[in-house]
Amino acid sequence: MERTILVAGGGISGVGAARMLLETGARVILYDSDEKLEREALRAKFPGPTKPEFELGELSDETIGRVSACVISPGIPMKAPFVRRLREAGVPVWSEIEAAFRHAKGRLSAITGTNGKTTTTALVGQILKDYYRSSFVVGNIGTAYTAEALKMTEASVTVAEVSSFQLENIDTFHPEVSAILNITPDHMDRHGSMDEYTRVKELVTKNQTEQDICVLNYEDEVLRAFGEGLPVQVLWFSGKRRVPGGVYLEGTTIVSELSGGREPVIEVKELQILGVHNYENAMAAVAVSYAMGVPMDVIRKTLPEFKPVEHRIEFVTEKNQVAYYNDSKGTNPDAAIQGIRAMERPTVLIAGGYDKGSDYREWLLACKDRVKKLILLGATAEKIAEEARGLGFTDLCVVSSMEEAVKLAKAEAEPGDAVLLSPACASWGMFRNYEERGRIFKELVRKE
Ligand code: UMA
Repeated sequence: MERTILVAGGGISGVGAARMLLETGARVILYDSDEKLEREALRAKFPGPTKPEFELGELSDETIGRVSACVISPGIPMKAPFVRRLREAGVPVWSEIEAAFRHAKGRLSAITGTNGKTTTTALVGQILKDYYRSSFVVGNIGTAYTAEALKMTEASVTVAEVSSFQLENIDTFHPEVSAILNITPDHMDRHGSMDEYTRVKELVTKNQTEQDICVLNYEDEVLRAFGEGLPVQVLWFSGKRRVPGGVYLEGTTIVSELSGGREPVIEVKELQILGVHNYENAMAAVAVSYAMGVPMDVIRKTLPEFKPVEHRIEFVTEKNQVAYYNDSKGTNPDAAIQGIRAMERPTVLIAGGYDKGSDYREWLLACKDRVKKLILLGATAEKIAEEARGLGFTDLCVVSSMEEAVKLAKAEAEPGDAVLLSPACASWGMFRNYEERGRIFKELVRKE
């Protein structure tokens, strides 16, 4: 009998999951809580002969009674009332990556962590592409895993960037190589506590055994303790010390002991990605790619060719001797700390956005010596302004749009300064996503 599956969320994940499930012969109801979504625009995303049913607004009891499982988009919190109702009715709720994994083929590596996962995933993706004939890069990076799963064969290799939201509802999801880059506070509004957020991130290893590999950052205290008790082969990387059998930074050289002896991989000045956090990403990528079977000479060739990911401390332009950087992907204080630390000039900083309940103190302290003017926007603007004043910031200003922010930054920056967009907050509420925020910033910067 055909099964009816509820796919919740009409965005990238939901559309990917619905298409995949339809292709496997399931009946699909695509549900979105937003009743204002255009049904026709949603329908147009299903050009094939079979289409899902659509349901918008409140989820009906009748639908709940009809479905055997729900595939949920990562942006939907478990506390959403309709999710509770599904659970009470005994309907299993799976994350979109779980649904994809059940249909995917070939070998899988999965990368998570608070920061650096997009860069590391993209770098691993490029290395895999340079060696294997069939490779895929999926997940939080922007392409739904479900959108690619059915294209895979037994010979395919995949790297998935997985967020805590995606790991929340996995069951059988099982990468043969996993990596957790770091764990610092993020998404506290969704996960409630650091313990819960850590627990969810660590789920990436849930189904791994001693046959599998987990790549971990030795310099992250939480991960060091986690790795020591893990029943999986652990490969450590470190920016600070030699880790036997792992990958580490020795002076300005990335060194690998993955194949036994000590083997220099690359001088960091040959990399196009800047900053210690990026050297860590490169080291993690070396370990993951090697564990996925790529020879070191291929890895060594790809590393210097890899360009920084858009929106991550991305150089935009230099105008009137002012350098402009787009770090729209600095969506939490910790990522934004890396953004500000990468600045070598007095900086006019544009920050603020959606309120995830983050703590801004550490980030503001990191900003103190480098930021000459703080321009704030979004829901968190007043909250950050208050905390900043308490820490002795005097030159700060709250604006109501990105246009106003860029205009003011251009007026304030002097030759030799930098202007940095690194919000420490998500974009939601003012923009569709951080990509849109970054692109709008870049357009405004380039405009005369
Ligand atoms: N929706 C509901 N009910 C709710 C909440 C949302 O129906 O209670 C609906 C919305 O109306 C909307 C849809 O869900 O139509 C959006 O789903 P989504 O928020 O899960 O977004 P997608 O478009 O499916 O994109 C998701 C990821 N988004 C989030 O996790 C918020 C994308 O990561 C990812 O690239 C994509 O799947 C493909 O895998 C973005 C992100 O911001 C980059 N990630 C966070 C981060 O990196 O910090 C975790």
